[in-house]
Amino acid sequence: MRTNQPQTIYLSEYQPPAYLVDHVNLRFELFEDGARVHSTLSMRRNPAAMQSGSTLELDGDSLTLESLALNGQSLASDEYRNEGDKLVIPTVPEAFELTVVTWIEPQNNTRLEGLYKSSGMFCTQCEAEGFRCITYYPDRPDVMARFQTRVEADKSAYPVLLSNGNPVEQGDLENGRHFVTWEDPFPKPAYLFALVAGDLVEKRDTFTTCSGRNIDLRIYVEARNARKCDYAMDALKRSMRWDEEVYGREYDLDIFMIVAVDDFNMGAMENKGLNIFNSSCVLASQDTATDAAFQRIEAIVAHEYFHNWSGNRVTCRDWFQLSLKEGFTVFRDSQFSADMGSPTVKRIEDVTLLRTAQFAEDAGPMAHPVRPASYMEISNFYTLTIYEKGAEVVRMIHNLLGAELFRKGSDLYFDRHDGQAVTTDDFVKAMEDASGRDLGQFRLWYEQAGTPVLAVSDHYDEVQGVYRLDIRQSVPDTPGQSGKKPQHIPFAIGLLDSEGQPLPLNMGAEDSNGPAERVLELTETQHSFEFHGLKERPVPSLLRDFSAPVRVHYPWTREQLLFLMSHDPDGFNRWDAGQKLAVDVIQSLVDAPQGTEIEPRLVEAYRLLLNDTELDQALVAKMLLLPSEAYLIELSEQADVPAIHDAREQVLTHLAQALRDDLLACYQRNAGQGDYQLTPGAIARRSLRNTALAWLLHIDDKQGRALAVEQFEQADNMTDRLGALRALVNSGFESDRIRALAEFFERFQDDPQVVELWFSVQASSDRAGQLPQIQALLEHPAFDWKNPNKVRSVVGVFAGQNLAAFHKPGGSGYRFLADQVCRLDDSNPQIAARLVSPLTRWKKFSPQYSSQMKTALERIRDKTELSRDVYEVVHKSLAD
Ligand code: B3K
Ligand code: ZN
Repeated sequence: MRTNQPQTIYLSEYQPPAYLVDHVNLRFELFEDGARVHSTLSMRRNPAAMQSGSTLELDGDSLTLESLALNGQSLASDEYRNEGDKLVIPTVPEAFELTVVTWIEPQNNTRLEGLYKSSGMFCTQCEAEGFRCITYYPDRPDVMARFQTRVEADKSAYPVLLSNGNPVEQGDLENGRHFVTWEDPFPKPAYLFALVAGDLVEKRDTFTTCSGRNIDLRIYVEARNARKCDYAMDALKRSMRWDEEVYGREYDLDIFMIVAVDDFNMGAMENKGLNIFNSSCVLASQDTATDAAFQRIEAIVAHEYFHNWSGNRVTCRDWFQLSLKEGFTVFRDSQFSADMGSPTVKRIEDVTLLRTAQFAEDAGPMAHPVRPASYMEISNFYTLTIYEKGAEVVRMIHNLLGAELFRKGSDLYFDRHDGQAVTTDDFVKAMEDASGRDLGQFRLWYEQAGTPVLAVSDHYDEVQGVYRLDIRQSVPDTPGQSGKKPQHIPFAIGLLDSEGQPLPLNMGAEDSNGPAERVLELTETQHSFEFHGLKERPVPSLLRDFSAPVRVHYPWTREQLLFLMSHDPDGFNRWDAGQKLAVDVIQSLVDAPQGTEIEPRLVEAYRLLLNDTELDQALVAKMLLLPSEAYLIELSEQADVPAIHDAREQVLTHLAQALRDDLLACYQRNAGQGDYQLTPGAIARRSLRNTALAWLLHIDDKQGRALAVEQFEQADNMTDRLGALRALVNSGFESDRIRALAEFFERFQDDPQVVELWFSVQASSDRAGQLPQIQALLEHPAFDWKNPNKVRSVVGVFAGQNLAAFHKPGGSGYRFLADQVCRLDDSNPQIAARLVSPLTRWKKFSPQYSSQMKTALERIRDKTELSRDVYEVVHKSLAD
């Protein structure tokens, strides 16, 4: 904790480590009142070190040093300096063995970084800088060492003792204690270290790799969760096979373990051979997990597994390179999910997140490049920009090179850098070397923050039969960066005739057989492209499949959008045309007088969709969802949230009233589908019927109410039960809402993941989640400030999803959030800093809101003893 300005770390000041660690020998003595950590480091001077001298500096945080010895000789207190977060030994030899003994208190660790306790078990989280909370160490990713770890604990309380690698020895000790020793043959940075000790059951399976090796797979959970591991195990095996087939990557250890932990700051962690997961990202069963949860589990299991190569075997040189492993791995997991289900739907979901949240981040005070140039607290940089925009950057390379050359590039990258800690530039270089393409200008995607804007206009010359697209690129200023250069942007397009048929894209006057789709490569501020031989003015389909993370401004007419909605062969653009039309209709109502007519063609377009049984139902299900309030806010200049909320509600009400019979028919058509399945078709049917139900209850339809009550009571899966609960909670049927919420809690109160759903359904509802009700949820016996999932499901969901309630005039929502941030900052700064996020974009809102949001930020800023995490976010948000 601190009040002074934290130090800023700069990429430009990177220096190789002065000393390397070849081997680490750890011994953990775990007790109820603390843990003793014995560490022996075999170290030597780094031949590549730039500074001279023989001073050793090790990182440490919240440690009690018990003893220190160099080559077996105890160091006297004047032979080293303990400077709080650094242990300095002024003189060390070229090569030496350092033995450090520290005492730590996992049972009091509420930051959930380093070694801590969750539901009675010991577990770790070391990325990014948690290992220094365990022992003194050069805690930076470019120091890679081989680890041997012996874990000792009481045998009856902690029968399972795990660490990275393979178990090599185990046995009993005095006083009912026992030990297991683990050895990890692969050198790794300390952030990939993991330890678990607990009373856990294991689910076992095996996987035979492409070269015929048998891998022992284990998922460790508390006994009550034993029946909820099957899906994660299946996803793991599919991930392992997929990585072999698509990237040629085989698993390397003999054992792969996953452990489920209830108290966890993020989703999961890719520790070598011992992934640790937030319970909500691994445990699932038909009756307790929604379709969305199953899909998230599949994606996260794959993501963490894929890190074994993209992250662990080849790791980051420093934390500025974080997207090297995260952007690439998100790209890999999105390819995997696309292959497992519907590629169009997966693309729609990814782009929705990107455009709603990452674009907002990139336009706000925390905007930073995919490879940031500086930070105060690295935990604040596990952002949508690093992950999602980073994945889009890799996707663009994939699209520019094509699948085959991209694979050649990834093979070269893994081969060339196996066992090394490298940079994003090394990644791009491997792609260049394998493909022969020059990605020089493309590298700006890593250096420049901000979402590029493409202003597109068109012109049709009837006489010549030539259609011209004029495209102007600009990259907006972001904090610390202005006057940016144009970037290399792949811009995929197609043209349609008035029948909806694709037209050949002939770019020369003599061409006649051009392709139906082209990727235009934009590299200059201004481009013009001409298409010849066109007998009529075509309808353009721009940025197909969202070929680059940019904003496109083109003066769409509603006719064009309606046309693309039903004709574009690009599924993504078909969906996007519908979104654009709905956005246009909603926006036009925001400032319109009461009683303004709602575009009748929107109603007819939705009617067609609701009755379309030919089109891929997964796409139909996505097309029926109106753009979210968050996206509408992101698109507006100065958001008046209650006005946006009202306009969206008005459209929803109008659609539901006009389409009532179609909604009932759609509901019936998609009801009662037999056994629960997780196929894209079955997921689409559940989505369709729950959307129909939600719309019917939005207008308090009596028949809809009866269907919702019946579905709530009889559902054989959580997607349908929760869909019905959500519909009832958001309806005007107050007694049904109260009864359903009570029944749901009664039934699932012992299941933390379902209780989180119960909290979030209320916290996200403008009917059940007004501030007094949110405050009541915080007092509920099932709420727990120490559990990040609970905090997110109430406070995070209220401020991030219940936007009309959060932005209620008067600023009560903002003050509430500020108070919760201050409260959490003392116990868990990482979670506190993340919760600040909705306030950071205060400049985006109309003045009566922004001034109060700013006041709330100042309230946090003025708290005494602010963590480095919250300090950085709040001060950057308030900077001019
Ligand atoms: N690498 C971890 C994230 C660690 C976050 C530390 N604050 C999960 C992942 O991206 O796979
Ligand atoms: Zn990751």
